[in-house]
Amino acid sequence: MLIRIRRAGDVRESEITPESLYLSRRLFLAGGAAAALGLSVNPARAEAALRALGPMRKSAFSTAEERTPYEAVTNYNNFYEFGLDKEDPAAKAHSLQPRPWSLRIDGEVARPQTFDVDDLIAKTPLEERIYRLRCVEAWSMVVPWVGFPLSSLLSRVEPTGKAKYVAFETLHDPMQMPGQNKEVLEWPYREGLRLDEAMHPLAILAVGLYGRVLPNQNGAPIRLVVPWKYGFKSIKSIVRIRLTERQPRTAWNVAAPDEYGFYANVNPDVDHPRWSQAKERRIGDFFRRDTLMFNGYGDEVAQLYSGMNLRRYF
Ligand SMILES: Nc1nc2c(c(=O)[nH]1)N[C@H]1C(S)=C(S)[C@@H](COP(=O)(O)O)O[C@H]1N2
Ligand SMILES: [Mo]
Repeated sequence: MLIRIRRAGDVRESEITPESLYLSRRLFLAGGAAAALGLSVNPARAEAALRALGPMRKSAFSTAEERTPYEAVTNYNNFYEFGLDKEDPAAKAHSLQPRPWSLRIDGEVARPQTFDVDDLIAKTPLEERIYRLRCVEAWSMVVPWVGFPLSSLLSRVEPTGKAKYVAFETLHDPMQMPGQNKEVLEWPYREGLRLDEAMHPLAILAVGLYGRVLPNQNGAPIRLVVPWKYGFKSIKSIVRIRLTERQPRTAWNVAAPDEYGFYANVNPDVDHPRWSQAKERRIGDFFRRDTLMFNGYGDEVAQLYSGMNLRRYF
């Protein structure tokens, strides 16, 4: 994501720098900085977290495309709660404490509930699903997510007949998320889906990637992944899900309604007002490739939008 207040030069630099070069430079810097500060992952905790994920099934929904390396997936991030630059989340998200963590689900449901995230993980069959993530800034990644269908959780709370939308909220705690001290977005970060989109089997809640527990910078302990929509819909570090009758407000739509619509379906024919969405650069590639309608998931999701004008509902 980019917001208006950024200088045009920032956009241009990310457009012309091959991410592979950019990344190797950032990784070198990030590794050095972490070592200098004496930060390292506690091996016992990391192992416990790995075991916590347990066995997982490979999903038939996966793409067979080459995966983006783990180092790239975890060092080139958007997570404005930790700063606006791609390397900020990996460098700064250690202040987030993803456990213990509760997730509240309420609103238009028959059985509102509060789940402990580890309890949820222990009781839900996990799957590995290799999905593309396509950012509005025209880069993309292929990530082996570990998660479960959002629909399985929504069914457990029994949406009422009035529920038409699903609203999501990130944690709001400036102590853990220092970026929330700056008014770059309306906090907490919010996102939303129409209920039928949320119930689609491709929409998942991810709790890990590459077989490991989700790193903080990728939205620990639980985040949304909606592979046919631009990355900003995939809200991180979720504490609350609310079913609603009306279309909920979303952080990016509130910040810049002419640039970021509620639907945000990947669409090469509808440009962002300040740049084209027709092509993308897969992280690690040098050449750009054509962007596919619905990020390549058209066969599965196009019927959700039949009869809708996708220029108007962008
Ligand atoms: N809470 C929160 N969620 C967020 C964001 C954010 O700034 N805050 N950025 C979004 C954007 S723009 C993208 S592209 C993806 C990036 O996910 P990744 O860093 O795991 O690749 O997270 C999305 N979820
Ligand atoms: Mo994004």
